Amino acid sequence: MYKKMIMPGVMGIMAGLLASTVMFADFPGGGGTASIASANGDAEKVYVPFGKKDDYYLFASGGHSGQMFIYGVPSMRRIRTVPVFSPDPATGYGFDKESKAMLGGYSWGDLHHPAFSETKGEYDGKYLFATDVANNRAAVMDLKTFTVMDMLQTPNTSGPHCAAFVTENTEYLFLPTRFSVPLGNEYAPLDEFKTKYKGVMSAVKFNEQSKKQELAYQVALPPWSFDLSDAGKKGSSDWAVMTTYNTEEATTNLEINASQKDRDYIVLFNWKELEKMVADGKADHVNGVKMIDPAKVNAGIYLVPVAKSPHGVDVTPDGKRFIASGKLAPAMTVFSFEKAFDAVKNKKFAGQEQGIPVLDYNAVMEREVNPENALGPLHTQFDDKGFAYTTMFISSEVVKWNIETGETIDRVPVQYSPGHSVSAEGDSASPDGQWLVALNKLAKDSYLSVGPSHPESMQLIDLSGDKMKVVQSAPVDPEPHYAQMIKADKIQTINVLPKDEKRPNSVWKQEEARIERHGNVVDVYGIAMRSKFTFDAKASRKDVIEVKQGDKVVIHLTNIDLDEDITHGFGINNYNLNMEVQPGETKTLEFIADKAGTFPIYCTNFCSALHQEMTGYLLVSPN
Ligand code: K7E
Ligand code: CUA
Repeated sequence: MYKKMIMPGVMGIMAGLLASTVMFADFPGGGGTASIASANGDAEKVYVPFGKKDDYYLFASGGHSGQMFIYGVPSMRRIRTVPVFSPDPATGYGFDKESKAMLGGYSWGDLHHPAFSETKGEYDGKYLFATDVANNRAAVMDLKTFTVMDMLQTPNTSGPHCAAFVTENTEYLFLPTRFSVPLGNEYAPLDEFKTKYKGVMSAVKFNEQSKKQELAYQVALPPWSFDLSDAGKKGSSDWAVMTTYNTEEATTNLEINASQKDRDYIVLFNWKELEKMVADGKADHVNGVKMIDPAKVNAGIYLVPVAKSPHGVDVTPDGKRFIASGKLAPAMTVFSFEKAFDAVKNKKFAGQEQGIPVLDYNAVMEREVNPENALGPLHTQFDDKGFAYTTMFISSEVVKWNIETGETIDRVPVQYSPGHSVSAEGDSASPDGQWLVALNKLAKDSYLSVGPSHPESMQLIDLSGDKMKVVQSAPVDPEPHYAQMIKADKIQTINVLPKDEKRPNSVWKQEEARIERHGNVVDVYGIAMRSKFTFDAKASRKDVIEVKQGDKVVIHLTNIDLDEDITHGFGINNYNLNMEVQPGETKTLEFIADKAGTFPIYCTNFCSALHQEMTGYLLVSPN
């Protein structure tokens, strides 16, 4: 009954998306929401009693919220929101000097694909990378503190949707882009699309010493849209693959014009060769970046034809195959790296496109997998037993199939229209099996209504038995494009930031708190502790900052409470400023006191029984 009621709505959307009518089939193992509700034995599986912790961390991308959402699996309890590309008043991210500079003036971002740092193809639990489709940035989150420590903006590019993915030992983070633009993002009429526009891929290195990302080089690919990518593993670890659509090079009405050809491509490239080419001085210099042009040099880049408008491409855990999913095709296509390497070696080319050799489809393709009535395959994940799990956007299900034979093993409906799914350690060389989370684009009537727009949904699927079983569902804010799931014990957070007396601008002894004036600049070296602020140890009112209108005020605040979870906030009434200072942390707030008046200061983070008393004043005397 339930299922029937909502189907017309879902179908309407599908029909709109595809401009064609799609039929819902009744799938084996169906039963929809009813099967979740009636699953009493399943409640035990996902129940994590108070005092016990989840087995896995799930990092779900927050899409155009620019944030990352952290959940525990199997409970699916949301633990934290970590701001990445957008300011966050709760933590003061984007308010304090350092994070404000890091955000570069942007107040939003579009986070699609997070990726863990890897060592020998395994998640090492150290860092999480993410890219911003909106403003061409790449960020690194430190998993010791769950805070972003570096941000890099890439020139010559637009919309690194096709990222982040890291190579086997985090040698590189590659950022191919969804939109082609003229180099330097300069003005060029769309009539010059074929000649002036490029789909640039950036190769970014992360320096663990300096904790900074560095743009190593770029590759000027044809003006196509690059969609998704994955790095090789083991025998294919020097290689990476990415899907591309709009090889028609349409500049308008892409819905129709970018789906003209029956075939698009998977770009197969050898990053070791690219690296060598750059080292050998074969790159041009464009706007201060080393740029490889595959039309000019034989760059170790090849094109593999694939069914039109592909979306995901995923490398199997053993590194032997890559699987493409076509949003307009009903099939997953399994390609063999070994066959591709053979084709490259023996020059089995079917032609070339803009100087890049095209490999013969049949020489590289191993099998087309076409489960009956399954429609809209988007992304594939893996378990520890040689099975693949592909999300079907249009037929709203997850299909489990055998990688070696292509045989369909099981299918389970999800509510509704899954984009990605993520399995436990699913992108590593040794996935865990056990859990898969489907990231559904439409929750429809799954939760209490909150108006016309609904949350997205994540459904936890138990992979341990012969049959997949949906055992839990959790709402998630827009928009879970992708997620990463890691064993909880791989992540070692710190409880307090180290007391470092040499840290610039930090003050650890109350008697050293001081206010210094240098011309129009007022530097405050203050302390936050339970339950007071000390800005000026020598003043009669130690919790007051007095400045003149127009002064530049620089407040350095150190939280000297070296106790787990004792965080202080620092908000200034009517000055639109707030920041969080974690235990042992020093943060700087910088602003022009352009408004004269009396402005209460208060701790915004509940910290003790006398938290309410943790206040002070900012007095700005008029000119
Ligand atoms: Cu939503 Cu990976 Cu941006 Cu597919 S992406 S669905
Ligand atoms: Cu410090 Cu509340």
